[in-house]
Amino acid sequence: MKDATAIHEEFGGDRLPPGQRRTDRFPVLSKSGTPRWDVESWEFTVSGAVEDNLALSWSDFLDLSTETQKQDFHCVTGWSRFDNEFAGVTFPTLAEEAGVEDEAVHVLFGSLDGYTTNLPLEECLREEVLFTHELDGQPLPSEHGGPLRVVTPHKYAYKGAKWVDSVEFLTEPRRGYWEKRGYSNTANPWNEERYSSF
Ligand SMILES: Nc1nc2c(c(=O)[nH]1)N[C@H]1C(S)=C(S)[C@@H](COP(=O)(O)O)O[C@H]1N2
Ligand SMILES: [Mo]
Repeated sequence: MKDATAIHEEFGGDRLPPGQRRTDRFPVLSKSGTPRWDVESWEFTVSGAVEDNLALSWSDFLDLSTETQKQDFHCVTGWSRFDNEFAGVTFPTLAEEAGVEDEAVHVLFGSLDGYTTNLPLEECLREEVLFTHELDGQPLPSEHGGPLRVVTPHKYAYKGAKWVDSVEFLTEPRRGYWEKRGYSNTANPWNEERYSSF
């Protein structure tokens, strides 16, 4: 298993970012409850500045190569959960599958509940950015984003879309749900980038 719990070193900070406290619980934070999904009709799409638009069924997605990583999880409301074992498909693997065009600079993730979140492409092209469907050896609980969510251990957790079902490669930046509502667009936990000032 890949241990990604040392990525804080890259950001020049302690394992527990400033202003966070450690918890062993895993609180649930959702803007509007847990959406329903159906394994037969679920479809995951990749579009925008890519060579091949993808439309993957649940079994197509499970055919992609999967890896397990140990990661920390930092919520902007002040709690961190260490040593989560997430299994899934890395962002670079998925990007490779679609073939990212040179013009792509940004990414917008979309979800079954209408949530969106955004990141620069270079912040997505990291092994730790995972489309995950397993937590601690079990299918990812639906309230935590099952069947599939994104995790972004280098960012506050609102950058990881639960119930993710679309990825759009963009030629210019676009803000997602919380980024339009006053949360930081950059969301680096070691700099406490929690809110934006506009
Ligand atoms: N689709 C979707 N993804 C989401 C959210 C949401 O409301 N909908 N909330 C975000 C926020 S604000 C946080 S802190 C984390 C919480 O993840 P958890 O409920 O697994 O702790 O999910 C993020 N991803
Ligand atoms: Mo959050």
